[in-house]
Amino acid sequence: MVDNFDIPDSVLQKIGTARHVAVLTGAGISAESGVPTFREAQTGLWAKYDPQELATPEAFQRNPRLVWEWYAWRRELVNKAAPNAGHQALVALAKLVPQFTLITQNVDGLHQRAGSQNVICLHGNIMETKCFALGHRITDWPESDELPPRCPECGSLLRPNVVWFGENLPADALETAVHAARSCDVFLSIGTSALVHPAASLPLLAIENSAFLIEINPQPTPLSRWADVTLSGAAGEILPLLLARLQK
Ligand code: BV8
Repeated sequence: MVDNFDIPDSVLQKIGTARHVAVLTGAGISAESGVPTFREAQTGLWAKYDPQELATPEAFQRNPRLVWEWYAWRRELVNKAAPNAGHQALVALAKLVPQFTLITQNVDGLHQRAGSQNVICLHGNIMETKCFALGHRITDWPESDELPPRCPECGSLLRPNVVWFGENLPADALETAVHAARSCDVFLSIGTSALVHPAASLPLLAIENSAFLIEINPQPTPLSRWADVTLSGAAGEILPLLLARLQK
């Protein structure tokens, strides 16, 4: 527990007087919900696969069943998970500031399940499915022992509605995220290794516009050198503490 953790006065002052707070989260904020982060070693039969290799259209075309089953395994983990105190603290933070933008790289939908509104999902949602050829959004499909199942509209293979490496992000989500990064006065980067672009460029856009940059992460990242303040620790512990100080 980090209850003796010292939240610098600069953080309280900057957030307490902010007009617009923007937040970018990564897989680390879901770690305390039991959802493995994207780059930590996978377990079981998936241990021998590199997520960055599997999360590509090439992997899906090479071995659609393998990629479909990897996502089915991850959906199971997400279904068993619940939002944690970090997700809930961001719901509370949104109510404290005049303007709040929550941008996530996560595909687990836990921010939405915690009650966050208007979440900008840069990389899609693992609980949603579309077809590979034409992007038909499909919510249910006839039982079949063929995996992946086929699109009832066009017959192409179904895939998760997530952004794979080499695929473009949803233009509207990215545009909204860039605009928020450019117009906020405080930017929080929480639980991300800051390696994946274009998400990783958002905090840099914010500091280009003189925003105050706060990073919350147990490990240093390529972003740490740019942060005005780095709070080193778990989001599920630091965020509730931050909210308790702000709500005093
Ligand atoms: C694109 C969905 C046009 C699928 C994902 C510019 C420079 C370099 C490369 C590129 C570039 N522009 C484009 C690229 C190529 C590529 C890229 O970024 N490659 C990098 C990796 C070299 N980007 C793309 O392909 C993007 N598309 O730009 O299209 C284009 C295309 C090609 C070439 C040019 C332009 C698409 C990127 C989206 C990929 N899809 N996910 C799926 O989930 O299966 S990304 C994947 O990584 C996840 O979504 C994840 O969210 C994301 C980022 O990872 P993190 O969230 O940061 O998770 P990670 O495990 O890495 O880190 C967790 C962190 O949490 C750690 O720091 C850990 O310390 C911390 N932590 C742990 N516990 C806690 C904690 N923190 C707080 N509390 C805790 N308790």
